[in-house]
Amino acid sequence: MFKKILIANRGEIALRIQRACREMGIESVVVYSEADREAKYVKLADEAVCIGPPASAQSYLNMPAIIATAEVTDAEAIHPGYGFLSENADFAERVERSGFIFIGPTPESIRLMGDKVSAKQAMVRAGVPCVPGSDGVLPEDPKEILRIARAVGYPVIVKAAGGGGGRGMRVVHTEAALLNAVQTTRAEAGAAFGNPAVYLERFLENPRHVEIQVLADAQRNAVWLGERDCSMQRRHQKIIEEAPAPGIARRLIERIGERSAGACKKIGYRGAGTFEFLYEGGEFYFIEMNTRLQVEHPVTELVTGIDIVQMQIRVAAGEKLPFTQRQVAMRGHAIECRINAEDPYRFVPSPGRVTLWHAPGGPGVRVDSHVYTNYVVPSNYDSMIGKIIVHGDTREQALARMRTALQETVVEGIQTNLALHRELMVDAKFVEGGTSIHYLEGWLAQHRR
Ligand code: MV4
Repeated sequence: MFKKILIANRGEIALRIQRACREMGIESVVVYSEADREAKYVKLADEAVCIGPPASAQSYLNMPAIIATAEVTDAEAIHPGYGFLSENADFAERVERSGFIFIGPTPESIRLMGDKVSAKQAMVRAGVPCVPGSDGVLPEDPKEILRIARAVGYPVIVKAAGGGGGRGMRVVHTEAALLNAVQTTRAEAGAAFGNPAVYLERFLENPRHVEIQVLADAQRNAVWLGERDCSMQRRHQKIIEEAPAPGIARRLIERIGERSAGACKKIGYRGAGTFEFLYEGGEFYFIEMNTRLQVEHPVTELVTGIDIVQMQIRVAAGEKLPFTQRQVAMRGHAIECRINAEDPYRFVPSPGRVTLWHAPGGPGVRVDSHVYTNYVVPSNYDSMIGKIIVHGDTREQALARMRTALQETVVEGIQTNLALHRELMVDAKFVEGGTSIHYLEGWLAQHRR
């Protein structure tokens, strides 16, 4: 096992990774920007190195500074967390070429999944059901494009191969609008991702977002750790996640979970990963794979009892997965609320000093946050300041625990979305379970002005 790991991230996830290292008896080094000098994970760190000014481009995205820090501190491996460099194949490659272990998939896997067209083709070959659409990149010929769309059936969605996570896509309802949409999406994709390639899919009008967590070792063992329903989102920012997904038949989930783990074995995937699916009309459709640890991983940790971060570290060190699929048991129900420092009506970030922080507690309550009283939330980064995650025997118990936890939570000095979470936890449709990806935006239009 590694003696020392460098954590190339900030905020709650830097603290989460640091805790995993401590439990495993591994020393950790954190890198931080000038804006994070007073951060909790810096104060608690075994070792901390300032790598640059507040701007991410010069600190948390600064590959030479991060790799040089690993060199001078004698770290053996680098954990990228989520966001920043976590899905950057070039970074993974540079880390390995410099003689360190990248705690994540191989650069080849990251690249394969980073191109949404090659990802989809790999999934089709592995027997994972995908949204019907073009076989690969759309051709130049306008007649061909029109023919493909007609065969797929309207409405269609044009997506950039280099996009993902909601960037670079356009919905088209009529044939008359198709060619313009393709041209515009190509131009935007070329400018944004340096790759103008686009593909086309049938547009699903009212799906849920359900994802499968996988874990694989370097010996081609792969397991799936259940699903997460992440449908409660606004502008591609998830705010609530839960497991299991309410109201979906277990045999359907099991089939899709087994296909996902099977695909990992087929492509030689290593590490933690997430298969994103849209679920509509009783069917699952693969859309993308994330080749990193996700914000919402604690939901899966609470229902499976498996520490995903520790597993990432173990498989990166070459260890075999210490359990088989048959030994993975799902128990109870977990819900996560993401706490954001933002204006609750306009959703603009609300950085500044947290004059009072009081975290909730009690049975089945977990708080992953780097915030403390008098901490100053910097304006340079994402507005998420922590996550409250609850576990219960049933969804009803988890909901009750979350309501209590949210009531106990106090954040003063900045604005947060706590009030929104408190309202959603008693919303009839959410309590019923199974709301779609469009529910929150509709709810906000009705409840706010
Ligand atoms: C779709 C879709 C409907 N039909 N693809 C958005 C993010 C990216 N991961 C894929 N996305 C979507 N792809 C087809 N064929 C609707 C979305 C979508 C969405 C997906 C998941 C979570 C939130 C979303 C919000 C708007 C649109």
